[in-house]
Amino acid sequence: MVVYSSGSMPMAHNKETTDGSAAKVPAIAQPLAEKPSDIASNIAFHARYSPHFSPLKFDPEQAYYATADSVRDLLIHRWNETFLHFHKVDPKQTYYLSMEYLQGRALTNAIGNLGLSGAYADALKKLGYELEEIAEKEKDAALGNGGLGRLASCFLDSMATLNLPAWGYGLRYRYGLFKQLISKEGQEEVAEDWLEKFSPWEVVRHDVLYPVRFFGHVEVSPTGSRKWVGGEVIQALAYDVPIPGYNTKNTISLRLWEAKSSAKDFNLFEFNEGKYESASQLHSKAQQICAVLYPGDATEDGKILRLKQQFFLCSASLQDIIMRFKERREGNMAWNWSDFPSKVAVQLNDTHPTLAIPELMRLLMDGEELGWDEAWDVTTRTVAYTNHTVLPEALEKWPQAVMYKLLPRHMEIIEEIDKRFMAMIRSTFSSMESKLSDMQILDSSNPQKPVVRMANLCVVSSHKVNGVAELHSDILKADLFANYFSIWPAKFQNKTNGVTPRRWIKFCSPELSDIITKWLKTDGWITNLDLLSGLRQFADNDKLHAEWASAKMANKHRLAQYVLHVTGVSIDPNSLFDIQIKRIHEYKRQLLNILGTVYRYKKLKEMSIEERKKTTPRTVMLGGKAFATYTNAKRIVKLVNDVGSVVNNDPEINNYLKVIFIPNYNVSVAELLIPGSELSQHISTAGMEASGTSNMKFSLNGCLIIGTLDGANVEIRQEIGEDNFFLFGAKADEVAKLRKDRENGLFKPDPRFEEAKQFIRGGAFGSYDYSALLDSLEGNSGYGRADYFLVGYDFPSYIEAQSRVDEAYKDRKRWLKMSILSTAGSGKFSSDRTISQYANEIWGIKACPVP
Ligand code: F58
Repeated sequence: MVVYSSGSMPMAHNKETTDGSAAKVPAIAQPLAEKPSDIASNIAFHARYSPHFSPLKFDPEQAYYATADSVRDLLIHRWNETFLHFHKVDPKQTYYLSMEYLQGRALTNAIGNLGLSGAYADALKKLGYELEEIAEKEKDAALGNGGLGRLASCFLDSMATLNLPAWGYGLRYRYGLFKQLISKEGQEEVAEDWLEKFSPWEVVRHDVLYPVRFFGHVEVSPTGSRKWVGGEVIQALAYDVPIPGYNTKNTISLRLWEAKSSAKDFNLFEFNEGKYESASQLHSKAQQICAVLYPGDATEDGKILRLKQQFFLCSASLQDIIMRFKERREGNMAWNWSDFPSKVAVQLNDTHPTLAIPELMRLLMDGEELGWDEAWDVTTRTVAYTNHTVLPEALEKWPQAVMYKLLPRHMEIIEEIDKRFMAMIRSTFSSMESKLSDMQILDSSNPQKPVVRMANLCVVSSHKVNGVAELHSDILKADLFANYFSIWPAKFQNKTNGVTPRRWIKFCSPELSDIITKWLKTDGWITNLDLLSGLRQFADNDKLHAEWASAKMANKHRLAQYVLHVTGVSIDPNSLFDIQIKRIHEYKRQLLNILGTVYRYKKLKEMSIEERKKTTPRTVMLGGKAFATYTNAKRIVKLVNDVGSVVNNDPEINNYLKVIFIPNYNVSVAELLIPGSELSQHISTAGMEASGTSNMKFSLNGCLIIGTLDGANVEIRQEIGEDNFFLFGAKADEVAKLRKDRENGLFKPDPRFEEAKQFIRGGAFGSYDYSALLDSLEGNSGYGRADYFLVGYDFPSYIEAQSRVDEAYKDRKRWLKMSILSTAGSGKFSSDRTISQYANEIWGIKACPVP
């Protein structure tokens, strides 16, 4: 134990405690503290000796940073042990490459996984603070966009918890996902500066630095070997974030790359001549790379910047992986590059890190002097690819011209992969020749704009390809990748997504978690979620009902306070809390939700007071961010807000209906909303949502789902039982015909649908002209028209399903039973299950627990 004291013991300048006495906690470094008094001392130590602010201050913000520093001490200890253990055992390791991580806040999660929540709460009390107040000071790390990024973060938690030897690799964006402000105009985006002060969770590794080249050209030596030279070289510097497992010592790393240029790239001479911009050109180019998540890519410069980001992640990560592989083989003369896939698994989180494929080939051939066949064998046995979407617009296609310019050597390699792939098809699967134009990696069908199809490159070069829910994986096999499936059936797998039960119930809903533990007589369900099925036997138990209802009510109260705080609208915790939170997208059909709500409002207006009293009061909450350039999505945000302004201020109705737009939806907001929800909407057009993961979080928290047979809804419904799921809408295999019928003028809209649209067009929600949005639902053909997402077709069955919800909610016993059965049936949707399947069926890695 290090005691930093010169004469008298240093005291933290603690807040006055509520009883008026100043807490006197000695400031003593105790990095491994687990007892509240020792933890308090360690926090006090950090407040004083790891100063980030002026001395003598211990406001909540300073208390947060000192607390985080204290937690970090223990994490670093475990982290080092894990790193050393992996180094010693040298197991096969997985490297998860993802352009996105939606980590959210780390404090509550870290102390929860360390089993120190109570001890930290007590320690902070000694310092005059409540843990919750301090935890709220943390900014969300929002280095992602939506489901794909949050999935990556859930996966890291499960990898650590399952003691798997694994690493996450990503980019350290300065500005992550924008902050959403809501004004009269709708959504406004402002930069979210999670690093404005600093993040206490990252550790810069000054010794982990790799050069990453862009542009330049390929030089061919007299022996025929090729080298990529020239262009600009930016340095990738590692920032590591510790990922503690739950109830284990294992603590793994999320390694985020930051782009830097070195002092020699700064032209002092030019600077002193007053040429400030050209003097620091490379510095500013480096800064651009990790400046923002998804910079606009409408211009060629924008495209180059995005591609630079992707390549930067791939190149730095692979250099690091190869360096570590070689380091562990040092002194061992007998190793061979063909051993690489038995030590390394690389998982591509969608196509964004596809460049890892040609980069691994390049590093092996041009750097390590392997021949093509050997490099190809190593690469294809190493890399696997997860697809997260079938939406054509989200399938990445990079212009070949941009690729040649930025990555000339990689384009050579991609051309060669494509050439050899075609030759293989012609020689081995000659019946597939007519399909070659669809299967080719390089698509030059439009000579004005030849592109590289990244998904095709992934499928051709990976040993496994997986979808993220059964229905989605089936669609990949039957549709998007059908040709590949016919030649390589064993390559295709399904890995239904999952969520971490630690963040998504244990820590965000401690009341409900305690009840579950009490009734199951074990907290084993936190790491073995299938045990939740043991709740089924109590689904009719009145005592459990009372406890369940009271936990739900507490969560609803907490949510109501939050809503009041961020919107100024007071909502009634006795009303049905109905929530839809996700990125705003036409296929996710927030428009269906708000049109249904408008219809409900209109019907309530038409009712007598007596009739209204018989209805089920509802609070409809929607939240989510619209991509900055997605006009229709932004119109939907505005419409929800406009409907809310009218409904919430209508004294005849606002006891029966409220409509809330939750601003700036992010991970920590979800942690408040999900536990307080009773009904949640997962209503995408069937076949379009690959999986969804919030559906799993809601269901786990005893929230009932109204939804279509899409993505993981299908499996959730199977698990929790058809009777506990409010199903509506067209099925995935009907959608194509329905669109065709519409084109042929066979669609007759339901009068209730027409009524809802007409009500909006008539100005019931203000003077904003919503015709541009509503016109997307009209007509039978044309771009951006003809209701591609089938809102009109599904509207009547949606309204009817909502009526079933209203009826079910009136029967408290029935509702509570359904709620308990939702939780009881959620065992399958733990990311521990998903990750175990990846580990066994794709990566071939085994647990490596720190002793
Ligand atoms: C999501 N994809 C799927 N992509 O939409 C969702 O169904 C699934 O549950 C989730 O992945 C996890 O598998 C997703 O979030 C993106 O955000 C893309 C990022 C790059 C631009 C296009 C959207």
